Amino acid sequence: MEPSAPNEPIAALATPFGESAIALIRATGQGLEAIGGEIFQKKLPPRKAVFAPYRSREGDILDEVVVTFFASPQSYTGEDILEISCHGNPLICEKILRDLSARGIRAAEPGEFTRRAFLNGKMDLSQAEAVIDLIRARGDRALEAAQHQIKGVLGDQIRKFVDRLLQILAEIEAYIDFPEEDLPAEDHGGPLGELKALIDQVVRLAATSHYGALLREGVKVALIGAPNAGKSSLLNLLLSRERALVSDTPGTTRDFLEETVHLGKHCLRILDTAGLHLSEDPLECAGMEKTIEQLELADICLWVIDQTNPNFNLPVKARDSLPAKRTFVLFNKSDLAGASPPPKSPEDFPALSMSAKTGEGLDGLIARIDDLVEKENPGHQRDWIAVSARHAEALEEARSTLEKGLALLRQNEPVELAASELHNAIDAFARIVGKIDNEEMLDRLFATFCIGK
Ligand SMILES: Nc1nc2c(ncn2[C@@H]2O[C@H](COP(=O)(O)OP(=O)(O)O)[C@@H](O)[C@H]2O)c(=O)[nH]1
Ligand SMILES: [Mg+2]
Repeated sequence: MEPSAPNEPIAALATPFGESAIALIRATGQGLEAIGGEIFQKKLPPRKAVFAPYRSREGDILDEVVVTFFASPQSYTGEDILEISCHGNPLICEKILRDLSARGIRAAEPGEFTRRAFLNGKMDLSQAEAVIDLIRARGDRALEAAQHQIKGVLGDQIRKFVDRLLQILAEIEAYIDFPEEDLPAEDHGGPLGELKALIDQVVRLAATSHYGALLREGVKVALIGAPNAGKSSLLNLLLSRERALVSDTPGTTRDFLEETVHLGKHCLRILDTAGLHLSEDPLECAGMEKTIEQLELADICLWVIDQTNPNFNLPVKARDSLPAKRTFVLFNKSDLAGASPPPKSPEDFPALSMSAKTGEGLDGLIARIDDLVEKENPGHQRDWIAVSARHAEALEEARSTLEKGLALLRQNEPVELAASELHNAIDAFARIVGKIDNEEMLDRLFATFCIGK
């Protein structure tokens, strides 16, 4: 991002571009109270919606709008903000944005409002990141996690870690002046025991990143099985539309298809793959290789088997790639099976009977997927946290330096050495909530945002 004056006024359309009932244009920065006064030819009271004509610099009325002025520091960004709700016509939006630009307000970059909020101390970095998580959340659990994080739950947890660490540091630093005295043993309460307990907590928090990834990226569900088992029919059923070609000619799906859908409490990324069987055809073999690659990346595997004509044969490589504990067998075509019970499940994978044609058994399948994913949920208590990959990386660094510090203390090395490791851990924690002195890192972080947020 171009270096700019810290509170230079910026503006953007905050609602999607296109025809709509209302569009919202937002501006933040220094001097907006005066600019608002010029546009609307009156003093705007803070936090009051005012219905007024928007007058351009040339004196033309561009639209009748509702404007709300937020006075610094009581605003999203901590700066003066003007929120202009106009009619949702892209031409009106363009004219207003052009007029704002003529008044010296430049176009905002993606995420620049939230970046300002962070830089002006309105939220810590983990809260700023949660804003985009909240906008992107495509599942009940992802939404919950983002709502907790936006409240600052993660930041509070990190600050607690830092407080405890500072206490431990104070305790061990007291020994610097008494090198002949030993620190109390780890199981005698003292700072070593506390440090060990802190490390355990950090490890537990970092471990939530797996669930965090499932929430942020979606749960990858691979449909595999022999040709004609009904994989593509199942994809269409899950999506409630005809996405994949369904045919009774085996080998129709040669490449793989991926589609995202919100089912149950999570967002699922469903993958329809080329049928797996023993084949010599080079095109089919290439398709199967791709399926096997995808299997290795999948969070859940659904092995679809036609229960009226069960085929348990999979190429050895595919069978070996099926993740234990994360594979279900789906005995499909229950509508054709009549009263005969489904066959025995291969390799003791949990099995379900269903019909991709009638939808029978679908609710059961979705509940099973939810249950399996929920096992990763870090806690069912209030305000649970599922950290992101960026947080996990910082936590891992904190853990590793804390471990080093603990090892030094156990070996009775000079306390200063351990203390220096603990200070490094504080820096790693600080990266989660803010204190990023690297502009590029902030650019990358906020570049994933929408414009106007
Ligand atoms: N009766 C019945 N037919 C099904 C069911 N699922 C799939 N089929 C049919 O089985 C054939 C193969 O289905 P398809 O989804 O293309 O299988 P794929 O090769 O595994 O992707 C098609 O003729 C489907 O209409 C089912 O649950 N019941
Ligand atoms: Mg298919």
